[in-house]
Amino acid sequence: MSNNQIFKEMTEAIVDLDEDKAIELAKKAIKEKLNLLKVIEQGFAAGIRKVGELWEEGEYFLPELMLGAQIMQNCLDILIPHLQSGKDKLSLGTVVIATIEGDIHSIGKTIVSTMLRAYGFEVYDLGADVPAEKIIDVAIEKDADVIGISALLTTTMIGQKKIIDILKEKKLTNRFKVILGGAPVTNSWVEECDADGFAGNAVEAVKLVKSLLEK
Ligand code: B12
Repeated sequence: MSNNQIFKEMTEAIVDLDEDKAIELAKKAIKEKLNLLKVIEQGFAAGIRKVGELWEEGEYFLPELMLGAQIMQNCLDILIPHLQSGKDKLSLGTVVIATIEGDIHSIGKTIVSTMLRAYGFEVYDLGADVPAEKIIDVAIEKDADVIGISALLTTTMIGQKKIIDILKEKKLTNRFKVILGGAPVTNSWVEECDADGFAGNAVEAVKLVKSLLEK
């Protein structure tokens, strides 16, 4: 079976909310040593995005959206330990990452933190629905180089700006690079917040962090 075919099956398993099939495909990807980043992005994540579209179109309802997300998370739980293994453990820098307060979307942020870890960064993933003050406290405590903030809701994006505003107030802007992410984030939002950058997917996020730390 070609890789594209297996990615398509992964997408379909999520869209069909077929947990057994999705888990079977995740295990198969590990056994066949497929590129697990592609498996996650082009296979399973494509599926959860499609579920989101079906929800918007009124074809799926909230329970189906939640089930799709749960299946996606179960697949990530299987894949992530394998993505991390065997990689260089040398730390290229420290990143504190979280989804902002009021927002429980965690899938994309978890993929980004996993990728950063796999590429050799030390990552503190604080989870979802995390207050701005807590993110900053941990960044100070861990002497982070980068703070990454995810927001998937237009109503919670303002929390990304709040982090930078607090850093300005505390005169800490020179100490950390702040990067933003999440589907609604745009370049103009990054400029409005005075952030150091944003990335639309996990691969871009790794490139962004590397380039910011080279500066
Ligand atoms: C799955 C999902 C859920 C799941 C989340 C499960 C979980 N554990 O994460 C559940 C069912 C719980 C959920 C709940 C809700 N959801 Co929802 N959800 C989605 C959905 C379908 C997919 C999100 C996702 O996981 N995408 C896959 C990942 C891989 O992509 P990603 O998140 O974009 O992440 C990538 C990039 O953005 C980037 N990235 C992400 N974070 C970061 C961080 C940094 C630092 C960087 C650099 C990069 C980066 O890299 C990631 C990897 O490639 C989206 C639709 C969509 N198209 O986004 C709606 C969506 C985000 N949800 C939406 C809504 C409205 C809700 C609810 C309010 C629904 C409700 N009525 O209760 C609640 C929110 C409650 C809350 N307080 O947070 C809306 C938001 C609309 C808006 N404009 O604000 C969306 C857009 C759907 C829609 N079109 O209406 N949701």
